[in-house]
Amino acid sequence: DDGYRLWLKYDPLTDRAIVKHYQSSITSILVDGNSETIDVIKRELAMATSGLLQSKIPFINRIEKNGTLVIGNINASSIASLQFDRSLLQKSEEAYLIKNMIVKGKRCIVITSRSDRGVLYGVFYFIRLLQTQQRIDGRDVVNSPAIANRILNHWDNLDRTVERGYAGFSLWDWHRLPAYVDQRYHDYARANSSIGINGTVLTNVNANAQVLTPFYLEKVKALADVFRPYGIKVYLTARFSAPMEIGGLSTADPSEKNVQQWWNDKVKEIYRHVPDFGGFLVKANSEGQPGPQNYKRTHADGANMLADALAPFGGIVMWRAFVYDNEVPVDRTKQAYNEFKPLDGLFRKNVIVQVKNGPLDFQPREPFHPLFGAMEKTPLMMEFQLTQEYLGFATHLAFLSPMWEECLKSKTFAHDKPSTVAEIISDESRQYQSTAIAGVANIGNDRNWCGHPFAQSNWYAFGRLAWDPFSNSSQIADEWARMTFSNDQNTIQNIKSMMLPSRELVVSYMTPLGLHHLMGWNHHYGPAPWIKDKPRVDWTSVYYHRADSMGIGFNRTSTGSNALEQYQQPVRDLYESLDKCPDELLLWFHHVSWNHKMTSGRTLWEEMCYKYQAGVIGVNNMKTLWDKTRAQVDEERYNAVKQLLEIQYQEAVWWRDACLLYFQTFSKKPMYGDFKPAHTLEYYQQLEFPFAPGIKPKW
Ligand code: BDP
Repeated sequence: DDGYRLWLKYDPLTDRAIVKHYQSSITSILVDGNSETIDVIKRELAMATSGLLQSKIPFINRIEKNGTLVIGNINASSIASLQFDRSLLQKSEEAYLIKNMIVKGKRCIVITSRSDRGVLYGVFYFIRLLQTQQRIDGRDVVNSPAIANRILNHWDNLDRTVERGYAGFSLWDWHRLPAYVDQRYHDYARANSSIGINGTVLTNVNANAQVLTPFYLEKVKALADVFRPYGIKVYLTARFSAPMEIGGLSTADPSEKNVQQWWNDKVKEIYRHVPDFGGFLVKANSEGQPGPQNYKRTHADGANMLADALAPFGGIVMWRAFVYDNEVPVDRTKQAYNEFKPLDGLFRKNVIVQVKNGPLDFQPREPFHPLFGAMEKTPLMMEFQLTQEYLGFATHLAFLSPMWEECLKSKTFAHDKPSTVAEIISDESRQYQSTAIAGVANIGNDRNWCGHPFAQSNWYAFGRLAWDPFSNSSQIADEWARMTFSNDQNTIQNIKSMMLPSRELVVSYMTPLGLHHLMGWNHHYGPAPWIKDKPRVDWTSVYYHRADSMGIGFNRTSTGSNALEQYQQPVRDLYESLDKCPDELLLWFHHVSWNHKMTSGRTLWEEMCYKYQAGVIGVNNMKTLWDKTRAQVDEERYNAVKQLLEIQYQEAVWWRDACLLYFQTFSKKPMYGDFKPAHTLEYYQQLEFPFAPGIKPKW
């Protein structure tokens, strides 16, 4: 098994009893309707039932037998006359209902929605029940997405390199599009649709204006045409200086009439190609990208100009809050709040501010971003990173769902209520259409899509959490493991025992106790806590860990950078106090003495050694667990994962030894624990990786 089929394998189910149950519950299938989406539904059901149940279930036009699946939107003639509570489907066109009912005197299972797209989601849910061997009788389901726009962000360049991509080159074969439409585009859309993803930004946030030229818009159209039947809209990144680069204007100042006109015309042109175009994602005035500040205008001025162009067509602007300017900051984590909080309420209705989960940059652990608790009048959307830029690339097994869940469950205390991040981004009181969530994709043209067989679980988990940000990682891991590997109970247990703690292990062997940004310069591969003297201090490691003879950590309390002032109470007080601040964020918020007594009874130095070593031990344990799955997992993926785990183990050891040897030069204390670095600090410091993958070209 080369992993190409992802979680949609449809291999024969092995539990005889459950197969019998399905065979008597599904005797025929009636799909009512006429659209490209309905065609997708028919194909999917045919594939799933013949594969999973190993029997050809007939597609029929009239209900004649018990056990008919009746499928169609609420206006389809077979469904329109049925009695059920239609208000259940009120919230969203994508909501679906699965109901056991008697139709024309026969026992049937009805799958319906207000739209064909919603029906497709219902069908995928139903197929998932089969794949995971659950009973389907007596089970009525109503399900609607908590968030309206569930979007992948591809950091794909037009030359097919992928920024921070570790799974090959871009899926989008721009050269051969639009005439050549790769089957893979269909398979991509189908996988997304099966987990409820309904949008994709095709291009890198470090944008190239070329994609907005007629030559490329033809190609974009070809992709949009493939994705549409699967309920997926296409979005593009808009380079702010495009009016100059491809429009021949002398400025991109958003207050200039001819600039506005250029964007209005450009947007019209896009909609002529792609009538359901989703809108723009914009990175402006950040890391050298142009933006409105180049003309002394604000982020709101820039975003509103684009929003006005898109509004007549129903498009949205996702304006990123990941900004930092050329000034060397006191504390980089404060910058997004400083720039965006004063703009609260100034954005157009169709602008959503896209905020990374934490205030720095996708580190293995960060506190939640303070903007989530701060913007009262501006819709905010979440940006998670699926590609493991800071969590071991596509080499380390790290199931990211628990990290995202931790963020989503964080209490912001906005609006004088606990208000979790999940509640903020799915806020019911807000116009539903303006809720959104994005995930930076980990997909490339590797045969198995994501590089590491387990990295597929992050794509899967993102979709599931985007649909329901209140769901839990254990359930998601369970589903994914069953569909991807096996329904065998022991195997599931072993695989889940690998997945669920895996992100915490990465934290332990890379950046425990709230440490952050210790990785290699530019490519971000491997440990390099010694990085200093770079063009910006906030591109160095020493700026973040601040180790000295007294202790280690970044003081962000009121006696330091006071980044804590950006949080609401009681969050502020909790982190401000050295005693109450949880261990896992201690060095994020405090500079702490090497001798500080931790809750464990160990000193800070000992605790650091202990954590690094615990990370290494944990990876070793994953290797043992994987060995136990051997009989249930196909050879190809078994061997792939086995080798990757070995590399992960070696790299965990490397992280532990390099970091502790370096920090030891400040703490001056002996190593604590049962391990001994194999090399000297100088050895680790002179390692170089000029061709590490995923590099950011311009840095
Ligand atoms: C950082 C990446 C960089 C991205 C940037 C962003 O290193 O490649 O361009 O985020 O999100 O994490 O814009």
